[in-house]
Amino acid sequence: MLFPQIYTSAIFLSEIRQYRKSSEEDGRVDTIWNELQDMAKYKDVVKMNKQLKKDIEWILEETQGEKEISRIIRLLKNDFKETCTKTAKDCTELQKYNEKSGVYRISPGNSKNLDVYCDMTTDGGGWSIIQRHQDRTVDFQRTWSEYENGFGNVEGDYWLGNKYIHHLTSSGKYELRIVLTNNKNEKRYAAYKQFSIGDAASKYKLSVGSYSGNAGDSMKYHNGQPFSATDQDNDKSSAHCASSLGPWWHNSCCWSALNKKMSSILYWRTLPNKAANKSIMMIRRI
Ligand SMILES: [Ca+2]
Repeated sequence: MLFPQIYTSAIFLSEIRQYRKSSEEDGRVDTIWNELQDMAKYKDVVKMNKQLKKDIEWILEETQGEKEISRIIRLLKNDFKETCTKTAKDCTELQKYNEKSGVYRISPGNSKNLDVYCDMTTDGGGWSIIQRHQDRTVDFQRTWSEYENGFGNVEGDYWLGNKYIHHLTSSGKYELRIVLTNNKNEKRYAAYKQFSIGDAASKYKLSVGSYSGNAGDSMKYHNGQPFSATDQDNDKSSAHCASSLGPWWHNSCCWSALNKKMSSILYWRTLPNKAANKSIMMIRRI
C-alpha cells in the first residue's frame, strides 16, 4: 500500500499546513488536500500517526513541480481505488462526508452490505432509518425470516432487518428516535438514549431506555421482550399478538405496535388518541 494512512480530517489539513515551506506551496497543498478529501471521503477519521507524518513530508518533498503533483495524485488515486471501496458502517459515519438525506450503502458488520435511508437533518442528522411505515405500499404482516432479513423499499416503506439492527446496535452505543405523524399531519417523537436488540438466539430481544420526547414512552412496556412475527409467538399473552397487531416485541400484548397491517392505524398508547398514521424509527451511534 503506497499511502495507507490518509483519511479525511481537519487534523490532517492542519498537519499538512505545518509542513508548508512557502506561500508558493499553498496552491500545491490545497490541490493535494482537495484531491485527498475527494478520494478518502468514505474513510474513518483516524488519529494522526508517525506514518502519516512521514507520508505528508514525502508528498511535499516530491511535489517540486506540477508534473510531480499530477504523478503523485495519480498514484494515490490508484492506491485508493481499493481502500475507498470500504463501505461505511452506518449513517452516523456517512454523515461526516454527506450532508444530504437519501439512500446509501452501509456495511453493518458480520453481514453483507445493504442499502439504508439516511436522515441527515433531524436533530442533527446521522440517523439510519430502520423502519418506515407511512406510504402503506408495503405489507408489514410478515414472517420471522422476513423481519430477520428485512423487506420493503428503502425509498419508501421498509424494515431494515433484525439481524442488521442487531449487528449495528451490538457494535457500539446507539440511540433510537421514533417519529410519529397523526392524521392531521402533526408530528411527535419518542427518543431513547439507549437502544439495542439481541442476537437471533435471544430472539432479537429489545433493550430500550432513557426516554425523552413528546409522544410519551410506549416502548418501556416492551423492554426485555423477544420479537414476535406472524409465524412466531414469543409474547406473554395467551393470544398470538403479532397475528392481529403486527410483528413487534410484544409483551401481553402491547403499548406500541408500529408494524400493524396496511389497513390499520399504528398503535402508540401514550399519544392523545393512541394512534399514528405514519411512523419512522431511526438509530444513531452515540
Ligand atoms: Ca402468545
